[in-house]
Amino acid sequence: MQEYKLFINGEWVESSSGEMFDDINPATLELIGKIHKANEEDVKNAVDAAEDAFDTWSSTPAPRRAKILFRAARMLEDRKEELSRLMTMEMGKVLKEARGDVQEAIDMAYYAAGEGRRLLGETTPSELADKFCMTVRRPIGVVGLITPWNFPIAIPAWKVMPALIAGNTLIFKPASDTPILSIELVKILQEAGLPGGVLNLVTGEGKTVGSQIVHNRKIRAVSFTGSLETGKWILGEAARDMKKVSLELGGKNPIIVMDDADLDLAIDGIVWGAFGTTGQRCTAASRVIAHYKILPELLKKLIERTKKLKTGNGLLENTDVGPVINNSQLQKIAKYVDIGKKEGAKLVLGGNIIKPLPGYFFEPTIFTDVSPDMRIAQEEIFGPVVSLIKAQDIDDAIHIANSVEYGLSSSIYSANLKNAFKAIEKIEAGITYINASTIGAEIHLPFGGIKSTGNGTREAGTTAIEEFTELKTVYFDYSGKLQKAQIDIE
Ligand code: UN1
Repeated sequence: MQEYKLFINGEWVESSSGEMFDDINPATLELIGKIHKANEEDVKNAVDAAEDAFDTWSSTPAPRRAKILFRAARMLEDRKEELSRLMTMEMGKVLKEARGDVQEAIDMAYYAAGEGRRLLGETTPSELADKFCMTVRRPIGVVGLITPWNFPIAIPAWKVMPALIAGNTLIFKPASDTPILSIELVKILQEAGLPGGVLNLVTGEGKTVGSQIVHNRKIRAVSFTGSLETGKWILGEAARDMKKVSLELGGKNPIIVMDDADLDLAIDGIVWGAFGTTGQRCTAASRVIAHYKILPELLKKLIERTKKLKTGNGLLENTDVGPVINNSQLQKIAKYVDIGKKEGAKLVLGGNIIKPLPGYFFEPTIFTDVSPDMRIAQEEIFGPVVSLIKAQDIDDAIHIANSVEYGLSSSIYSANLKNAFKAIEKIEAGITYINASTIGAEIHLPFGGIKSTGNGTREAGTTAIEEFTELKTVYFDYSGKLQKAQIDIE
């Protein structure tokens, strides 16, 4: 059985406790690797290495840092198929989606590398003569990255690549359900020429490794994608040391379908948004808010289409829906189906754990007669469960869309421009799609949400650079005399 070690100060090392944990294929329950489990001491070593590496790395010109990222991007491209297969085995998502996940990492690597020749600040006139004003971007320092299992290489790349190009040194803790793709990413960056100590990988538990990352005072920023509960805890703890925190948390993303919508197009979007990645995306469409006039027809067609989905091992090309990541997620989904039934929602399709398969499979599930305040319409389920809610008109639909604590993605299907613009203006979300599903964010645009989805930061796009830099304002006075702003203005 292959063992996967920690990567500290440019070396692959065993965990100091000698302990390991299992990495399991969720479709077959086969063991695919033994992962070294870091403890506090390992994190401390990693942080010290990152601190030592910071001066040299942050002083390396960004275009030179970029060369390493460009090389890594090309290596990711060369290994795309192999990495995608590995991801399907480790995480379960169907192969074509795994290819998309690796592609997202490739795109981010190229994009961040390109930023190496920008890292833009601004220049502006001074109110005084012979004085020059500008802003420059500086790296933050040692940065901690904590990534989720649902995008095993895309989300690590969203964080690692911009953080590196900006000149930070990193402590990176991938999700314990899917560490192998992160390990491969680190190996690629190492092979591409990243100096030792710049990127340190510590696999292990949230309560030890994650907690150390949040509490170590040498770490100046933490970037986390995961649950609302953990995000709130991180924000509270990190505030004590005034760490910069960026959070990407849950979603309860709506698709509004108006009475003038192209229903077949809407159904394509609902099926993709609700059941793609087995519903395990922060951006998954878990609520469909349908105009009452078209709801019956939409429901009928949606059931027909969903019945055709094939659930199974994602390595088989004809599989549409792969397994759920682990048993506790599987049980959580089953629990929510029970809650929905007890609340009085009508289960019209699915609702069960699929038994004869060895892995963690759940039937694509549709509830109707869901009222906006039910728990299944409020809480993030993170599984293949979608709830249909009836709306009277556009204002009612938007009101329902906004009646949750999250605000990540959203979508509207309508042929009417007024409805589309109302949705853009009024839906409380970081992302709104018009006549497209809630998923499919591209890496060169800001990604993130409002309300309980985050704390105001955005990943990807030019905002990725904001996430991983500090701004310095520079006043360069070449007048050779004392000049006083606000005072010497006549
Ligand atoms: C997530 O769901 O955690 O837009 C990220 C999308 C992907 C990223 C999703 N590009 O669904």
